[in-house]
Amino acid sequence: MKKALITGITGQDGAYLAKLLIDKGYEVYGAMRRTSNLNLWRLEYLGISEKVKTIDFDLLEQSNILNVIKDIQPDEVYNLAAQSFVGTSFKQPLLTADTDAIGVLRILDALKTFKIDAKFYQASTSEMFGKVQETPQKETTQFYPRSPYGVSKLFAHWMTINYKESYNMFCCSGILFNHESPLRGPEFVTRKVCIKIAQFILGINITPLEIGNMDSKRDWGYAKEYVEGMYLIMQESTPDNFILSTGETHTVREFIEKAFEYVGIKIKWEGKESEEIGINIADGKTLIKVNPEFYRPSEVDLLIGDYTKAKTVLSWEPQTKFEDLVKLMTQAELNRLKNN
Ligand code: NAP
Ligand code: F7E
Repeated sequence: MKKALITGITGQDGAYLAKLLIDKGYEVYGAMRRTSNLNLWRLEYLGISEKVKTIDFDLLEQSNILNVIKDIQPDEVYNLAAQSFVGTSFKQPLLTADTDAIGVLRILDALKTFKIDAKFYQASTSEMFGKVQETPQKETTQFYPRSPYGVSKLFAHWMTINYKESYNMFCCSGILFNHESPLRGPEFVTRKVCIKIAQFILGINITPLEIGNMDSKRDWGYAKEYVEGMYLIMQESTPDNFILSTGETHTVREFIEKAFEYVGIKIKWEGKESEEIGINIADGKTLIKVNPEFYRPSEVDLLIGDYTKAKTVLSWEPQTKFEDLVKLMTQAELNRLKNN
């Protein structure tokens, strides 16, 4: 039985990956930091909370990381833990760097010390492309991160490569474009929109959706499919880096329009920039308004990934298209709210 250590087990990807590996017969160790409330809702949603062996783990604590690696002796380590919210990274840049950059180095160095033959996966991100230097973005595209999150992830990405080259370790990265699901954190724009729409429809909260920059474009895929890509990257005989994306890009505005359309509401837009509002054509009510509080000091305007290498080498391809993802997430929120 192979032993996998997943950091960030309480997050969206950690939960989906744990399910995938348990179904494949792995012994899964879920590394989680201590919080005042146990945050197991995603593992419970997938019916695996009893199957994951949970262990205390914090990316900020070197001795803890060393002990975890020494005690478990994992065959595969998937480092999914991170301060993953770009907006917060501008408000807490030092914490973000300590977690997302130095935290990764702590794991790499612990592996070098105690388990050099373990395979290591780093959760790299399309945010490293930031102000894009080429479209679509490929593995060879030059990086230009635009946030403390992106810069920290780029450090971790290069450290992962450096440990591979310096110590002959199996260290690889998935450069993943945005991937979403009903298990997404509620602060990310896709789930935020879907939650609000479900609240409108069920009459629970009828205040307008407050939103930031609606013109940025993202390449949004379905998280459940992306963790399969992570697993395939780790099954290669030589470590390498791969982009996982859909090859399509859409604005935040399109996501909002499609999600409202799914519940039978057509939106028309009035005003400009911070004065812009979205109106329900049927009754003239304002359903969306811009709140500059959600703008970022520097924005990533456009992301679109070329997943040719993953398709060719790993036979990985995304299945869920943009409109299906919008429907799936909106319907999940309606179900969740009705059941509660
Ligand atoms: P997520 O839902 O925000 O999960 C992040 C996880 O990291 C949570 O389990 C969180 O624990 C944990 N964590 C945060 N700080 C920690 C610390 N100091 N020590 C230990 N654990 C800590 O993120 P996700 O969407 O699943 O993404 C997984 C990884 O992929 C992240 O590294 C993210 O940066 C990266 N990524 C995500 C996307 C995407 O679109 N989802 C795209 C590219 C890359 P708590 O539950 O205690 O907060
Ligand atoms: O923002 C805009 C915002 O926070 C998407 C993380 O998983 O993917 C994610 O990062 C876009 C941005 O995701 C709101 O300005 C407008 O342009 O959902 P997001 P993200 O920043 O793309 C990458 C690949 C990661 O690696 C990250 O970990 O939407 N936007 N209005 C808004 N965003 C939010 N959150 N809230 C708004 O109200």
